[in-house]
Amino acid sequence: MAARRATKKPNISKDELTQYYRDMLLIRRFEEKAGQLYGMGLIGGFCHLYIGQEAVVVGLEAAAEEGDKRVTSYRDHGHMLACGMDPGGVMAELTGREGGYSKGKGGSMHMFSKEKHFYGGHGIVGAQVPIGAGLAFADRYKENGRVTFTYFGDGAANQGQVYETFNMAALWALPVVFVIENNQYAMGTAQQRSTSTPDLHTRGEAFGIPGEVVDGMDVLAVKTAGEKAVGHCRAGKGPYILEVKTYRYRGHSMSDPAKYRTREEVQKMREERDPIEHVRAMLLEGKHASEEDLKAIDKEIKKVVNDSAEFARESPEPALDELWTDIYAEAR
Ligand SMILES: Cc1ncc(C[n+]2csc(CCOP(=O)(O)OP(=O)(O)O)c2C)c(N)n1
Ligand SMILES: [Mg+2]
Repeated sequence: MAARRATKKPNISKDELTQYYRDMLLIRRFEEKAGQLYGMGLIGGFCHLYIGQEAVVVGLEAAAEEGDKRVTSYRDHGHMLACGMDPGGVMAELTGREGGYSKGKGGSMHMFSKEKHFYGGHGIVGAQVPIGAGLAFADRYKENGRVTFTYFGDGAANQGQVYETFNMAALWALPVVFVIENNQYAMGTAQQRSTSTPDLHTRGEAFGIPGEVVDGMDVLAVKTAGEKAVGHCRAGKGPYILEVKTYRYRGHSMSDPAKYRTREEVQKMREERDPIEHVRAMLLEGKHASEEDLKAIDKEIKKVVNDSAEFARESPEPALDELWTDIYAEAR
């Protein structure tokens, strides 16, 4: 099936396609490793994996320019890797170690990188949406041509604060791409059980915000839609909505018993729509890469991920007096 999807000849270079393969594979292998470390008790608390959704963030990062910003929910490991944050720093944060992006005090949902313009990691559903508009407001004020990618889920799309944000973003023509990652579930609730109007890309109509639906299992389709959206924002035309249809293969979080969908449903997606297999087929069919070339890439990515886990395991736990740093209140 993946091979059948690859028959359309895209206008894309071998290097670009290989890069997307590499970037998506890094997220997949990193998440699999995080799942393993969680199982071994090395990661505690919440941990939400991005497996299945890789093409969304890799396609949109391909449409981003230096200085553009991004903000997302708790399902954030893929976003951090895709914008170039260090896998070792992310993994060490997952394991609560000193070498992590938040010195081991934030965990999976609370990491930031000013250098890479990554503004979190937010555990409250929908809370990142007004933050994304705020970031875009700053850029509009400075007239620096930057765009903010504000990611949220299909469940979050029913939050009130999203619509307050849409209103202000449209009113002030803020350069923000609202990316709705529609993976069809909000925890154990399927979209048809929670959502009156399922066409989420039309949710900006009342505010005059254009939107479109995108195949989120096809990295090239995501990139093309991303470029259009970003172009709209950079031209000063205000916000744009992309509803990216995707699917998460794993549970909502590591503690999800997954009783709300069948194994067959997940299996079908994996077999017929996998975003990495899609690009792999394109590389092979287009004779851009041989099986050996791809094996070498797989090996290279595995090493990066294993090294990140090694770094995470060797990094010490934060010292006790770190409890009193990076807090708002006077401690004593
Ligand atoms: C305000 C708020 N309500 C409820 C929760 C509990 N909760 C965490 S994730 C989630 C589902 C969100 O689903 P969706 O927006 O589709 O994102 P996905 O997990 O699918 O990426 C819920 C209800 C929360 N964290 N914050
Ligand atoms: Mg969802």
